[in-house]
Amino acid sequence: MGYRVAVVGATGNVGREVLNILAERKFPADEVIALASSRSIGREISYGDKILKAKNLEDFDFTGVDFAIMSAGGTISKEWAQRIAAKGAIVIDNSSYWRYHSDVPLVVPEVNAHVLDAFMANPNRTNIIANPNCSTAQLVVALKPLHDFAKIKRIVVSTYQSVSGAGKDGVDELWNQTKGIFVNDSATPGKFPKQIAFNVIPHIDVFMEDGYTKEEWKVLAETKKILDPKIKVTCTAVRVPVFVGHSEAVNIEFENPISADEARDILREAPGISVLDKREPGGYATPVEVVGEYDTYVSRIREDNTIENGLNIWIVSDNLRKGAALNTIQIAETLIERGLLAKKAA
Ligand code: 11C
Repeated sequence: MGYRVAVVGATGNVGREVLNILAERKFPADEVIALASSRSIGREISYGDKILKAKNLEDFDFTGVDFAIMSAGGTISKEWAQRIAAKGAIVIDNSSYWRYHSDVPLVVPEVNAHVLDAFMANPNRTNIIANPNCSTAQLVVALKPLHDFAKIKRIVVSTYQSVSGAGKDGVDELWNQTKGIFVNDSATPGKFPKQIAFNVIPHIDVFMEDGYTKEEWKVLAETKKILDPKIKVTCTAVRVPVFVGHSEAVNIEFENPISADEARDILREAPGISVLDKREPGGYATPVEVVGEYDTYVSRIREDNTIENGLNIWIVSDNLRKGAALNTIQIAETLIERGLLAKKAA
């Protein structure tokens, strides 16, 4: 018998990727159940060579479910995660709602899989594990091996985030505005606060009191929780007219010396990372090339000689995969691989 896996929010951008990746990676599932809100009941979604019909979350009995992978937004996660967890399922949540709770681990397996050992050993655990924001996931995967080598003091992150981070409405808006500008020169903002086609917008999520946006705050808070609370983080998060794939330009200041060559060699050996760094035209990764990939790509590795131990790097990843769906499935795989759940044959 394999595991029973419920995918909550199965009809959304991330939910569909969860189903694709479960099938691609041959996750040892005996049964996969697609769940959605009442307006999407009966919608058909692919799971490998099968078609699943979305069932109603409200009516579903989670008894006997091993994993509930939630990608239906913070409001649904707030309302449902504890109820599902109380039925004995491990909830792996993609929303931001549970991430900052002290009794909920925030996990990127390549970086802090070890926190799952203590979590699962606690008989009073919440049974809820959080998945980070997409911009954080790709950042910490790249930073972890560099931090282990030379200890990071401070990072300055500038993000270039695709519209799929804002869901299907974001993707539709870029498409419709792009067509509209060619056809009749109109581009009405809706999901985004300004025109996104042929533009960039330095604003993602709500503004906070200190002038930063919530997206920028998430990068800071989540990097500290996953990697090291001592690292100083500052961020500017920018939406760009790209459909899928987030990019980040990162300036890193280290305690100890590290050369660009050393960083390149370290990153080449690091889990979840591909280095594409030729100092020639096209010798770097861009979002369109990483769509559908599992790895996070690091390019443009070079020393920053304006500070004592500094590097600049360019990080690109598929935000719907490593930034969301893939990471949730890696968390489930890690629980199985580390023997933290009862073993089941596929
Ligand atoms: C974006 N990073 O690109 C956001 C999407 O906290 O999980 C993911 C929001 C989150 O708009």
